[in-house]
Amino acid sequence: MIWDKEKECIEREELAQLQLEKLQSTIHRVYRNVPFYRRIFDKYGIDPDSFGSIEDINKIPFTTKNDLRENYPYGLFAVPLREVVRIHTSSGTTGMPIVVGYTKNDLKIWTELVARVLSAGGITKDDVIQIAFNYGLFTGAFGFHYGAEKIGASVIPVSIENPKKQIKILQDYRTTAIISTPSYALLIANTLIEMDINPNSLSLRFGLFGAEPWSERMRQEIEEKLKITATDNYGLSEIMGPGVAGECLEKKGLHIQEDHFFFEIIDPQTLEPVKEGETGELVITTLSKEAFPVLRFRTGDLTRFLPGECPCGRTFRRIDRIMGRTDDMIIIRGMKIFPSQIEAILYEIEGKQPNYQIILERHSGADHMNILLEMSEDIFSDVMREQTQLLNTIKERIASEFGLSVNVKLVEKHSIEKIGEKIKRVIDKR
Ligand code: DLL
Repeated sequence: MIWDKEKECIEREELAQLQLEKLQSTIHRVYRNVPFYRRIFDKYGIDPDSFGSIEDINKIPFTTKNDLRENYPYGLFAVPLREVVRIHTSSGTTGMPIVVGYTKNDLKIWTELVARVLSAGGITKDDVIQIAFNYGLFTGAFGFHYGAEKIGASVIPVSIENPKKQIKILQDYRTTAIISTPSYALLIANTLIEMDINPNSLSLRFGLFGAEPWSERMRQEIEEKLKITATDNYGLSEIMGPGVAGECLEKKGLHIQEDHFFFEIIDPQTLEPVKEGETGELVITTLSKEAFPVLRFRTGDLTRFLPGECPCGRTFRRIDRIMGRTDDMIIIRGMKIFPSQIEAILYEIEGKQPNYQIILERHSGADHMNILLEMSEDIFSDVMREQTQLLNTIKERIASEFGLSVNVKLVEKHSIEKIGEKIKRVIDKR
């Protein structure tokens, strides 16, 4: 296996110096080029030259998803658009995506970091890699694609397809590694069982999975059903995409790429750092990004730093698998949707504030979203045809906006259970 020992096994002291130097230049860059950050620095009287140690980062206020959304589309870019060579997006809270840009150099570093996590997950140039993420504005497919090509592996850019087609390609092209969301891998595994295909007849050895939460139990199920070694990969578009952190074959937490990002874990209520090893919200500062640098971005993801060194020899610290979110973002089949986005569609169609509940379920590895919508005087209609039409309109709108097919069911008025005065908007039964 090839990996970048010089960078990934860097001494902690040397790393701290590298991080400080990169932080200083990032701060100068954003102060010069991003009015949003310049305003914050001026408002809080922060001198861009006053960062003498990495701990000084505490002076900078956090950046939130809302800050990014309010600067839609290009407000936070630190370079002119002509220097941007790629654009991706991430879901915002109210239907407006967050637009992120990459310079040529950003793409080079992204590719390098993904190559690292692929190597850590067992991939070499001899592998045939099936990428089963959607190619598009989502960072998953393109991120892994370039990293895998850099390693020299043979890349099959399948995208999301019917699982039977994935299986035919797995068989015919002798795929050795698959990259997807864990839930999609499980769907493929269950389809394999339904088709009565022996997984040992495939050439598959490794799976790199991410973009949504999964458990140790689910890892075991995927590994057993596909006869592979499965590793967890974490990333987010606001920071880069995949390649921010990934497991090595020890499978004991995800190594964070500390030479390009600075990681903190805070208590989401007090916003103070948590005690060593405690769970909190992951906060990330980019140290090398040119087009879309962000300072102290609150990811909304809950995790903790794992203690001790990893037997693999990499000196980068590890985080535990992501345990949840601080907000109500729904992750389904790798897609990120906020209840407020669904609510906006229901509101628009119904013309008034809807009473609704979203129920998430998993059947044979496939995730489903069911929306319960309470009838009101306006939509209470004995005419079956009108009700069916309403439900179809909702389904079509959600399908066209998110590429997701959902079930929508009308339920009696006041039948959705309330906790106190409030309806629990999302019930996740997966
Ligand atoms: O999901 C990037 C990615 C693609 C990572 C492919 C890994 C593999 P976004 O669509 O912007 O980017 O979503 C980012 O997804 O804040 C987490 O909440 C969640 N997430 C990503 N990876 C994991 C993981 C990509 N391994 C958001 N476990 C993040 C749990 C994950 N949640």
